[in-house]
Amino acid sequence: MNVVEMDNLKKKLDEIDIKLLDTLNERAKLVKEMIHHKKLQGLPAFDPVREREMLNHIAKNNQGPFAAETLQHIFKEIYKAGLELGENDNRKALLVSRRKKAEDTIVQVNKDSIGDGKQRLIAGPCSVESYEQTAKVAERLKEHGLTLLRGGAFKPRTSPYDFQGLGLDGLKILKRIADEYQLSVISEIVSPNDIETAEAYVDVIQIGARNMQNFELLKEAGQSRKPILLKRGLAATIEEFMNAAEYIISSGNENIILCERGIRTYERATRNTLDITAVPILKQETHLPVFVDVTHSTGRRDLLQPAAKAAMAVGADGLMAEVHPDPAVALSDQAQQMDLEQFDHFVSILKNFGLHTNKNE
Ligand SMILES: [Mn+2]
Repeated sequence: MNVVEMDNLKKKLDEIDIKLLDTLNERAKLVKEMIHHKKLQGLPAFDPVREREMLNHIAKNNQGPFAAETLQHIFKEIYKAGLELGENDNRKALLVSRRKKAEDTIVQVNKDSIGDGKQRLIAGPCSVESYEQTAKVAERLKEHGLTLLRGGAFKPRTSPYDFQGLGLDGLKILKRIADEYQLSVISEIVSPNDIETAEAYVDVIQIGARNMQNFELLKEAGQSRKPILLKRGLAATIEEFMNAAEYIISSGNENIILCERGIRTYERATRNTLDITAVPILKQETHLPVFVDVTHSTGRRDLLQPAAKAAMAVGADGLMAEVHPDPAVALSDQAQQMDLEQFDHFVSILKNFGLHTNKNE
């Protein structure tokens, strides 16, 4: 075979490759259309019976020189790539995703533009136990130039015998303190029926880790005019977390703050394992602000500061931490709440690290 003949063969191969390419993409378009219609009908994209028929069809029509098994392997890869096409589409469609909206969402909480690049701190007691207890913390926040106070009124506790919170009375205390100290208040709501009530008392409604997939609660939060702080479930993947936020945004509320709070792993040295890379991943994948709850992720007072620094270093929009005037007698989370002195130290260290307060504006 001379050089010219060889070149001709190469050219023919190139032509066939282009035909294969066009055919593969033509096939992909049909697959996408099929998956789209299957989804509309609520049918799964993958149909194993149909795929078996297709593979048999390939083997039956094969005239060589490839062995039927080799071709079935190649076609199996083509089918798989086709299904993945459908998955990507699904993600592309999420309203919380960057693909849908490139610019950062800024959640306005009174004067705070959360997600504007400044790193903020939400702090306060695990539970609102009394006016006096919460006011002591509010006063300290105010002294530091902090504006975001948290406090639990409805407490979803692991044991039904643990303190369940003051309920509506707790929300009323928060409202009173918000007015007296000009703070924005954040509190968890656990029942869809309480969302509307809560709007009168709090500035941000929190949906806790244990309720991340409480879909009725998420839908109700989506109807609310208040911003929602959504915590990641303790065994939720990032994709599940994003889909939980999707329930809120698709019901009409775009003001969502995501909060990584640690996930359950085999590690027992910490209460949960802080998934620090979730922060940059969520920042890349979604347009929503991302916070890190250092109290519940670590469950250890001695780790609050390093965990907070790590969260700030990876680009979190803010932190959440628990502080109590006397943690030893706290009705919940005794082991990890800071006392006021520890809190002072925590804030001063983080201010040097770039934490935003009213005082360094
Ligand atoms: Mn707590």
